[in-house]
Amino acid sequence: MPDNYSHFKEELLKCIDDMLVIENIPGCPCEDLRDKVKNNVFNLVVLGQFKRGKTSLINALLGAEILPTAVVPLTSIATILKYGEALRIKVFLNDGSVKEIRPETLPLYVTEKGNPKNEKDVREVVVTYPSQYLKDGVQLIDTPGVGSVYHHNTDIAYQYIPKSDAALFLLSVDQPVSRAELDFLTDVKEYSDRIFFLQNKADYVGPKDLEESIDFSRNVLKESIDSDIRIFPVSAKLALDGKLSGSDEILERSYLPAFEKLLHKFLIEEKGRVLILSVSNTLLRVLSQARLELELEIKSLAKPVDELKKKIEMFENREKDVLEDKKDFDILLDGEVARIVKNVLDEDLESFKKELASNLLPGLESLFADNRDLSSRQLYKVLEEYVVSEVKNACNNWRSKEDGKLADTFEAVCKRFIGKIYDTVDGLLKFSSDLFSIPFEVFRSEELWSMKSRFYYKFRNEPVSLELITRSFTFALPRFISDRIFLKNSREFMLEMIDKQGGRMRFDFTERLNKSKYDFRWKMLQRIETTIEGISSAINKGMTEKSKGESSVRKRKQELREVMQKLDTVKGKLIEIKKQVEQKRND
Ligand SMILES: Nc1nc2c(ncn2[C@@H]2O[C@H](COP(=O)(O)OP(=O)(O)OP(=O)(O)O)[C@@H](O)[C@H]2O)c(=O)[nH]1
Ligand SMILES: [Mg+2]
Repeated sequence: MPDNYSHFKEELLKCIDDMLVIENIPGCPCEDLRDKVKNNVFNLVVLGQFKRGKTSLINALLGAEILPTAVVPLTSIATILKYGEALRIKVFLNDGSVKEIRPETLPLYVTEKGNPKNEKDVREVVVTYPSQYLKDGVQLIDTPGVGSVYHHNTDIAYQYIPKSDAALFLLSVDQPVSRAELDFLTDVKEYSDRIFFLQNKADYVGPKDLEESIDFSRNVLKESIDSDIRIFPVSAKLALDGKLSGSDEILERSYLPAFEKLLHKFLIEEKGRVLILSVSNTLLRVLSQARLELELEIKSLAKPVDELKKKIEMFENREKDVLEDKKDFDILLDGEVARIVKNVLDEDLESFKKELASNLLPGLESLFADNRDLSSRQLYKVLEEYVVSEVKNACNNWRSKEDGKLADTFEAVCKRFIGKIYDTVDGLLKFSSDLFSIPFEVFRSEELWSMKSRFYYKFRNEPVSLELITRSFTFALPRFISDRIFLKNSREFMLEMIDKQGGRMRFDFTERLNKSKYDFRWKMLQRIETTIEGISSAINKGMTEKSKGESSVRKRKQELREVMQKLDTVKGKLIEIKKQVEQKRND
């Protein structure tokens, strides 16, 4: 991969370092931004119907046979591939524990065969590998195929849709596009408008048939999602063979290089451009505010005290309005989060519970009918085991899905509020600059550094509070009862179980939402406070300095001009970086 993007990143990091040592840059989220630049991740999720060759494609991209593939529906757990100096594999379990495994044992965790119905209770697997693809924070995510007889595999694939920054959607030459595939695609489209379509297994047919099969797929998709799309042919098989044997000829026949080129350009553009522009804008914003404060202090050094006092009074009046805004902001945010709980979480939870109960009931009844000759105690045990394992699986799946949805909803609310906060802060800065007739330049940034990843991170790393209730039920029941009562008791047990687990999940989600809300509120309100604080302290510093006499004023002015020069140097560098990044886009 060419290195332009890394080069810009390095330059940006240098600017951040420069800013860190300049006196008088208040409220710079420099450290946060540095982390963001260094650790920015981009999730490229591979999705599709079962057996289209998703796992094979990932191996082909990496040029190594790392993940297991097969002719039968295989992948049952999502695997995240990220950059690391060596091949290492960690398994994350649903109970929060993690273990490192040897590469040759991977199939025992991520395949339907090695881990049927996810009996090992794996949440996801993380593989690190030293591939150029995964440099700069790109994470490739392999998902189980949808539409096979294993419904739980479909559920897992769905959990990863909201986490995708872009998706690779796999079709295959040997299977015409199916109804299930179209339905799945419609769902994927809801979350992502960055989807790359690949027609895999191109090696099955000659160039003419390949073209025909791609045309067919394109027309079907066009009708279904109502937009014209491009489908890239590829043979994951030949691509891997070509890379492993070092044969360019085989690699060319796989069509992968053409697609890789485009994918790479996209990754640099999407990931690099957006990140660099957003971080640069945030830094420019900080610089612009710092510069205003320096200018304010310089002006205050020059103005007569009476005039200054008048201006301070005007500023304080304005400050009162801002404090009112701040209060409104608080109330509105509380309201929005309460609405997320009521309209999203509670509604989803209710329908999940209802659906789960009606899904489990037939199983419970038929299990009862099949095992009636067992003793009451044994029969209860069988039913209980069924309920416990089904409820547990369903809850785990639902929780992960809801996780993404809540994160997205919360993020949208935060975005709106950030807009409001910026209006308030910018208003205050503009007011102050007008008050002292100082020019002031407003920079707006997308603030991607503070949102999505942070919330997901928080959500995903909090300990999971879902454990199943003890089995004391069995023994509380009378031994000799009629079938009807027996079944009724079991049903009640099931409903209670669903209800209790639902309650726990709700508690867990609302707690995490509230924590995220406080975190967000603190950060945002702090921004208003540092602005007020920065402006008034600049004016006051000027006044104090002036009372110390002429030579003190001269010295301070000189200092301030030096700092300002440093700010302007960094500003120049940032603007240059932005210019180059924008130019690259048009190349
Ligand atoms: N001929 C040919 N076979 C391929 C190609 N890509 C994958 N296959 C075969 O297709 C089968 C399925 O491949 P996988 O990579 O396991 O497919 P998948 O989409 O990950 O399957 P699930 O995880 O079960 O959804 C395997 O037998 C692969 O060897 C290809 O480009 N050409
Ligand atoms: Mg697979």
